[in-house]
Formats: sequence, structure tokens, C-alpha cells
Amino acid sequence: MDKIIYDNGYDRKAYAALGNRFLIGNGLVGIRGTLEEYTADLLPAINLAGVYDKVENFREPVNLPNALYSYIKVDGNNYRLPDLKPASHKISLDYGHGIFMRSSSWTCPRGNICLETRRIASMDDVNLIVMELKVSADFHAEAEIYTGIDTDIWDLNGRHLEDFSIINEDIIHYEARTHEEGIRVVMDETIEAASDCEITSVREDGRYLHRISFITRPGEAFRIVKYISFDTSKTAADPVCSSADVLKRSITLGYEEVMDRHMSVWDRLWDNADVEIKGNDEANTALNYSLYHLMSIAPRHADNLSIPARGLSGQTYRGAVFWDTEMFMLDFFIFTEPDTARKLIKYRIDTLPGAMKKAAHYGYKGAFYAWESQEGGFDACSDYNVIDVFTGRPMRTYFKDKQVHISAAIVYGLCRYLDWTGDMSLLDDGGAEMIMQCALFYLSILVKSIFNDYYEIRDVIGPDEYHERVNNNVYTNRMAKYVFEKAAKILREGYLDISDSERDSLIEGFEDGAKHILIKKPDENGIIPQFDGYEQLEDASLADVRSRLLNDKEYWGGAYGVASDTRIIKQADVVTMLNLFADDYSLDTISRNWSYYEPRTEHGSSLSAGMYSLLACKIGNPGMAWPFFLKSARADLSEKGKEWAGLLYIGGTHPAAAGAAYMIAVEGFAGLSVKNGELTCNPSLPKEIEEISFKIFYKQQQYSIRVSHDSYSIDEIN
Ligand code: IFM
Repeated sequence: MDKIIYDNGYDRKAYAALGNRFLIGNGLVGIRGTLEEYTADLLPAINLAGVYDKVENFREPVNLPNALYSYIKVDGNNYRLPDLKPASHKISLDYGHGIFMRSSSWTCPRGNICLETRRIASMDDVNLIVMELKVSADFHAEAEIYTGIDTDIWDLNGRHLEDFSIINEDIIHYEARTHEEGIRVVMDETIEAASDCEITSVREDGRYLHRISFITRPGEAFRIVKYISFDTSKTAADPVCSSADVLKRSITLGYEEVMDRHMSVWDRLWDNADVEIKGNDEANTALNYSLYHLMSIAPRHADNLSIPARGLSGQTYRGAVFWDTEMFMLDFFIFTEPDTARKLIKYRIDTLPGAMKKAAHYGYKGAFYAWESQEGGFDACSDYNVIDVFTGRPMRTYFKDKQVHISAAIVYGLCRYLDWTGDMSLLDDGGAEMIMQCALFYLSILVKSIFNDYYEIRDVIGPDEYHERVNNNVYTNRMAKYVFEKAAKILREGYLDISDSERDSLIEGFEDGAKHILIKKPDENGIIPQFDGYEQLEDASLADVRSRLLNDKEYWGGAYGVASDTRIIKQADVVTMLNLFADDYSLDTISRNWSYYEPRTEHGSSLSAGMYSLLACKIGNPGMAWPFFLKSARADLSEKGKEWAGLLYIGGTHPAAAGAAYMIAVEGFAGLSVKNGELTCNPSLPKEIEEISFKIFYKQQQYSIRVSHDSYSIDEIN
């Protein structure tokens, strides 16, 4: 099936949603699917991975100037959106090859005018962006293309690029520095155009442009190619030289070759990643489109980056890395690009010092990872994460201080990688130390009452963020137990260069922690209470709680949110725990908890549906899994995602939901797992699909897997 999505017709109001849906990226930059003539108010962005900047209290990733900025004039009139209604308009995304395309036409008294563009963020050379732009008219007219760099950048909070200088010649050369650290940011842009035109340089406010004047000829399009290169002093010793080199190289290669190279990288990636769902084109498209997003934002080019929660779609959530990466996205990379998976985990290993600093700051031992991790493991999460809609004041939230489950997610990710790849070298490369430090952290937050023989973890926030500062969240405690067990195991296996007595005492501590930590048991109805006292909260229905909202954007959790004193939860919590530790529970208990918690879940996070879907497959109910699968896979195709938490903008793409969709297809519907060291499948296909096939890597061997309702095959690929 062709990997293409379209949006036909023009709706000005859709600019934010389409910017996300038609995003292209190459792991270093994400380019929002906005139109070339859009100015900062319509949210265009070339979002740069790994370069952060702080203005006042906000530290967020840098958006580069909009070097795609372009518009056209014919017979002296501007033809651009949203100003002038088009006769036809269509944008498309070839998500098989990361190509954004646009075609708009206008009718004027003398005939029809058409503008077409194609753009890529090169996968072959990640510091390169290329765009082809064609103008045609069915009459002879004087026409102009204005194209160059718009320095008016869409920033959520503050002006990050300062003191810019620009040389507006054949090459438009832009240089600026970030506000906080003075990181040099360089961008170059140039065009190739046919010889029968005149090119001059012009400036319109903050836009530095080439004006290309030509005469339109019926039946013939006038074409230019724009090459854009960029670099920063964060990664290049001399960003001016390296950006210039990229530009020169791409011009020498030429448009066709640049495109060919870009597309072959995509072909290679798809060869390993494609999942074919037979019998349901909608699901097939939604799933592979989700995988496209994951592939577009993976930092293959770098050794010190991971994937932010909103991908590279903008500055939402401070461009930070959350547990989303390890718990929701990592499986896709482990199965299809193990080298990339390794890099994602290496990012956490390298940010261990930051996690240890955070633990020490709170008076704990070991490693307490950043809830919102930027470079070096710096926790960008603010103490006031939500702005109250009523007072306009920041509300104290405790995500950063109390979501202690983050460290366990990182250990879980590493262990998943080890189990599936067999690449134990990561343990010697800092992984063993990381596990041990995370276990030490959990040991240091255990609390023992003199009346009880178990350990508790008090005052935390579990995945359900609406209930803050609770005791013995079952997900958190079970994950801590998991970390203790893993740490004791790697110590027993002799990893880490420490004395025998130190080893023995650590093992003893971790085993004791694992044995005595309180894991809340199912009650007489088989329901596992999410935390101490959960069952005493008001059992209001979701509809009731929703009806108590006074404002659409109102935050449901925190000190006085509508959900806080009720059993309504934001996202899968106990259900996430059951997914990870399904073997510890009977099918009956799992089913009861699924049925109990689902109606009490708002699914206010795009992470939630995936966990319900996966668990439904595990209990052999793919019918229940199906709508949640579609919800996850369509998170960025539909416009249903929340855009506001209080007055905080949280719009953007949802790579965790994309990763969850993959897990549902492969581990849920196909039921892929390892039993006694062998790959096996346990098909749980919904009636809506006939067959599912994909390739995965397991212990460095690639397999081709095909699963239908009543059979499956797993074949080695040679
Ligand atoms: O990590 C999630 C969290 O679980 C819910 N709020 C949004 C975060 C980023 O996706």
C-alpha cells in the first residue's frame, strides 16, 4: 500500500493540527507541516533536537528560523494563504519517504495560478533541508517568488536566538546565539533557479529574501530548488564551516541525488519496520503512519540524545524526555533498529550523574531520574507545571518531586534491551551501575513502620497524575521491587567492580527490599486498590466528574481538581502494572481490574489507551483491545488529543501513543514474546483484521513473522 496521507481543501483553523499531522523529520530537526507562507502566528517550526535555551523560567528546545518561508506574486498580486482563498488546495505526506507536498491553485481574471512544493529533512545528511517549489499559470504574466529566511520564530516562551546577523546575498547566511549559553546557531540558504529569471535580494521586516522575477509560460512550470543547511556550536567546532560544507555538498549532488539518497535511507528503515495488517486498510495506514513518526524523530545521528515526549513537533513539554521513551517507544526500536535503541538507553546511562544529583538534592541515595529530562539529565520540570484557568496563577504540582517511578522505567528499558538483543556490553558500559544506583534510590525511599513487617513507599505520584502525593501506589511499589530484583541479579552475576563485602551487603539490601516491599493485594472483589485509601474516595462516574468542570481547559488533578477526591483517574495505572507483571496474577484478577478501572479512566493522556489495549489482548479479548488500538494508532491522525492542561499548551505529536500502537500490534494482537529463550506468538487478532506480518530482531538475528487467527510462522531471515 502507498504510504500517503492527504488533506484536501483549505481550513485556516486547522493550522496547528496539520502542522503536527504533516510533520517531517530526521532525528535532528522536525519540520511542522505548515505552509511556506505562514508566519509565526500560524506555528511553523524547524524544531532542533538537543539544543535547549532558557529565557526567564522556561527552558525549552530551540526552533531555528523559518528558512522555508516563501510566497508568490503574479501580475503584482500576492497569492498566499490564509489571505487569499484558493480554488483548490491539498497537502500530502509521503510517509514512506518523509516528503511533505503541497499544491494550491487560485483563479484570477486572467486564468489559473498554481503553486507546488515538496520538502524533505534529509535522512542522509541530517543538517540539510531541501525544498522544490514550482509556479505555473495558464497565461503569460510577470511573476515573482519571494523566498528566504524568516527570522520571526514561533517560540512558546521567550526569544531564544539573540543578536542575529544576516548576510542577504546569493547565500542567505544567518548567525545568532542562544540566550542562556551563547550557543552559536548558523543557517544557510540558497536557491537554484532557471537562467531566464532575475534574482535580487530584498528584506521585508524580519524576512530576508530572494526575489526571483520571471514570466510565466502556459504549460510550463517555473521551478526553483532551495537548499538549507544549519549547524550549532553545540555539535560543531566551527558551525559556520560545517553548515557551508553541507550546503556546498548538496548543491554539488543536486536535487535528484539528494532526494534519492534521502529516500533510500527511508526504504532501508521501512524494510525492517513495516507492519502489514491485512484486511483493514485504515488500521494498516494508522499503524504505519505512527511508525513513520517514531522513525522521523529517532536521533540516529547522535550519541547523547533521546526522544522527547512530543517528538520534534515543537517546544511543548520543554522538548524533554519522559518515561514515554522507555515504556512506550523503546520496544519498536529494540525490534526494528536495535542500534538506535542502544543510543536511547545510552542517553540515560550518560545522564546518570544528573539523576544522582537530583536524588541527593532530595536527600536520597542513588539515582532519581529527571521527570522531564533535558541534556545532562537536567530536570526541566517546573514546580508549577499547570497554570490555573481561574486565577491565571501557576499551580504547585509535584510531578518532578514525586513521580519516582521514572527511575524504574529506565531500568525496565535497559533490561528489555538486554533480554531482546543479548547485547550485555551495555551493562559494562555503565548499565550495571545505572541499575544499581536506581535500586539504591528505591532503597533509600523505603519506609518501615514499627507496627508492620513490610516496607512502604509514601508520598508519590503514580502514572495517574490526578492523585498526587499518595502512599503505596501499586505500580510504583511493584516497579521498585522489579528494580531490586534486577540489581541483586546483576550483582550476583559479578557486574560492577566492587569489593565482595560491598557486593554482599548491597545484594542483601536489595533482596530484603524486594521481599518486603508492600504490593497491595486484590480485595474481596479481586480489585487492586491503586494506592492507600483509593477505595474510600468518591465513586463518581466519569460523566459526573466531567459535568463538574467550570471550564474546558480546567486541570482535573492537583489540590482541588474535579478528579482529585474521586476514583476517576487520568490514565492506566494498575492496568500498566498488570501489563508488565501479568504472570503474577490470574486471568480473572486481570479481567476484573480491567473492567473496574476502564470506566474510571479519563484517558486524559495519550499513553493510556495503549495499556488498556495491550492488557485486553493478554486476557484474550481483542474485541475490547481494538478501539483502544485505533485510538493509539490514530493519535496524530485525528485531532482528539488534549491541547491544554490548565493554561499550559501541550499540543504536538504523540510518539508514545505511536509506540503503544506498535506494541499492541506486535505483542498484543500477534502476541509475540520469548518463552524459554524461544520466540513464540499467541495470536489474539481482532475480527477486524485477517493477518499481521512484520520483521523483528531478536538476539541479533532477524525474523519474519506472520500471524493469522489460527496459525503463525516465525522464520529466520538470512
Ligand atoms: O509522561 C506523560 C505522563 O505520563 C502524562 N502526562 C504527559 C507526559 C508526557 O507524555
